[in-house]
Amino acid sequence: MKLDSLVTSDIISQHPCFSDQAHDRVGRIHLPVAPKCNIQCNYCSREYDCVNESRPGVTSKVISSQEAVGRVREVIEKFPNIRIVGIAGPGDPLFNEETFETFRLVKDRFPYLHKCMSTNGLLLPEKVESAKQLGLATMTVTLNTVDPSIGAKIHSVVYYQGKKLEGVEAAEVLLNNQLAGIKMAVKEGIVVKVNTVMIPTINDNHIIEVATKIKELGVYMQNIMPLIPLFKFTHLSPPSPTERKRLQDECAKVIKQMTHCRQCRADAVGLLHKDMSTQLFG
Ligand code: CLF
Ligand code: SF4
Repeated sequence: MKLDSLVTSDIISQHPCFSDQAHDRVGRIHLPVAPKCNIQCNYCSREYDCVNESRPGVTSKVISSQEAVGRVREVIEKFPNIRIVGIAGPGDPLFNEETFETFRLVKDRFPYLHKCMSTNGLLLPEKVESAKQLGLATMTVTLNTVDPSIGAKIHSVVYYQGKKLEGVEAAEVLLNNQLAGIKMAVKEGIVVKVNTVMIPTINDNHIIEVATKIKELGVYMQNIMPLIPLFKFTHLSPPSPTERKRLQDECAKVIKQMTHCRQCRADAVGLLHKDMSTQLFG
């Protein structure tokens, strides 16, 4: 086995989200340092954390990069099984300079911890290199569709390079950057997971095409999350567990599926099934 593949398999085996075996023994800490978002998803109310990677309806208190480092120190003293430091909001990590500052500090003070991030992918092509230089080992990109006409129904606004884009034009820019960014991240050796929100009547019959495309791009696994109907999608029903399972089984023929996601908070701490954030930080 090549050295690169050994390093990659080591990262995966130590990561509670990427490994079925690690999730009940290895913990993660999320640092809620990234409040701003550069897109508007129709299932997201920005009073709360980014629902592309978080439990809907939860609001995390945003902290500074310095506070984040103090929090890591405090938490790893209490929970030595924490190996992953993730930034997953409350907004889009790549759209907040605090994400990079925090990872710089974490790399400096705790070089043995793996760094992880969840993003909508809009800024991935321009930021992936900086993320890699800061030692980012794993990344999640939310990709709900590979068809801009479907994307226009899911994301109503995209703010990009000083412009406010809407409709299919916005969806095209987002999709092109997501696909280019994922390709670049994989090339940089980052292990990529794609989160796909299953939205009945909007993208549920199309997710197999997302699975096929991401497999082609070298993505490691897919996490199909159920829609929680909020904001502009309150009229839609979430998929039933049986419907989601059927889709996961179908997509599993194409790409490995994550089935143990807990839809964490942006300030989650500990094992996936045992979040300690409220006990520790209120
Ligand atoms: Fe956090 Fe996400 Fe990294 Fe995991 S969570 S940034 S990949 S360290 Fe994990 Fe939580 Fe599911 Fe995310 S269970 S919501 S998949
Ligand atoms: Fe909300 Fe996340 Fe979408 Fe931004 S990317 S609008 S925070 S769900």
